[in-house]
Amino acid sequence: MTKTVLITGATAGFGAASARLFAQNGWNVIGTGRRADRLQGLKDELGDAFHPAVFDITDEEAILAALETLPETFKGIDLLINNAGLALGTAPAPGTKLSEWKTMIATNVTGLVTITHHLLPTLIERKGAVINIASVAATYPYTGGNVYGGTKAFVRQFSLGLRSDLSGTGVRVTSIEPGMCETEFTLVRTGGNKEASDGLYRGVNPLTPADIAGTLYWVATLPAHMNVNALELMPVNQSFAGFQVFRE
Ligand code: NDP
Ligand code: 8X3
Repeated sequence: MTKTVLITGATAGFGAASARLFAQNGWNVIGTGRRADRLQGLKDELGDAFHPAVFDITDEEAILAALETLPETFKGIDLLINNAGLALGTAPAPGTKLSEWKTMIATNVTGLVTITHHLLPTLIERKGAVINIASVAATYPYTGGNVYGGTKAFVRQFSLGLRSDLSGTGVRVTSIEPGMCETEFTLVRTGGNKEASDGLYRGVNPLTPADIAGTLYWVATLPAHMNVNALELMPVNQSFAGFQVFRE
């Protein structure tokens, strides 16, 4: 039977690559995001396998309206990929905007738990799965990571807690924690600074959206008795550094 995946944030990066990969492998794909033109582009490319659902993940009414008006063939959601998210700003805490902190929390935390809560009954009924996109920033703090890292630590711990709560239901839950991957992420983070974005990835040979899509597809298609709890991945050229020490 055809399976259905709902991927939040399918207009770019990991989400768009995953929409393509799942559709190419015979899944029905619901792709979400605010940019309707991008979702229409995927619809043109992927045809009947793709349903565009345009909404802002921070708007609960819009989420509900989109879920209630799903075409019949897309109603039975087997897999929720909570991917929509963003970082805003690279400054240490005193130089940040509170509004940007609130947007990160509204998107990466409140939006993610809202859509998850609304889809839980369907996912339980279908013994489905949830894959949440956290980040290496969930585990490793870095200067300027402040609230972004905090939101991703929430995503990681929420995933593990959800898995615990869903014991006995057959629903699988996974936290995927990537390091540097070249997408629109750094453009968004820097307010559209292409030079900064290009500079960050230059010479790194970073992860690609296709790498992440392949990982998500692998997790989603493991035998039903296997659960990947959490999976951290980085490009070979990214690793760990020491603590910073301020000397007076
Ligand atoms: P992109 O900026 O390329 O894509 C982000 C996606 O999130 C877009 O589709 C965007 O859609 C969507 N999105 C953002 N805000 C909202 C909103 N308010 N409502 C609906 N959709 C929203 O970044 P990535 O593909 O890199 O990021 C995907 C996820 O991966 C994020 O959660 C990010 O934190 C995480 N991540 C990224 C890493 C990286 O190095 N790139 C590493 C680790 C984790 P639209 O703007 O159309 O609404
Ligand atoms: C994005 C990866 O290292 O820029 O989640 O925080 S990082």
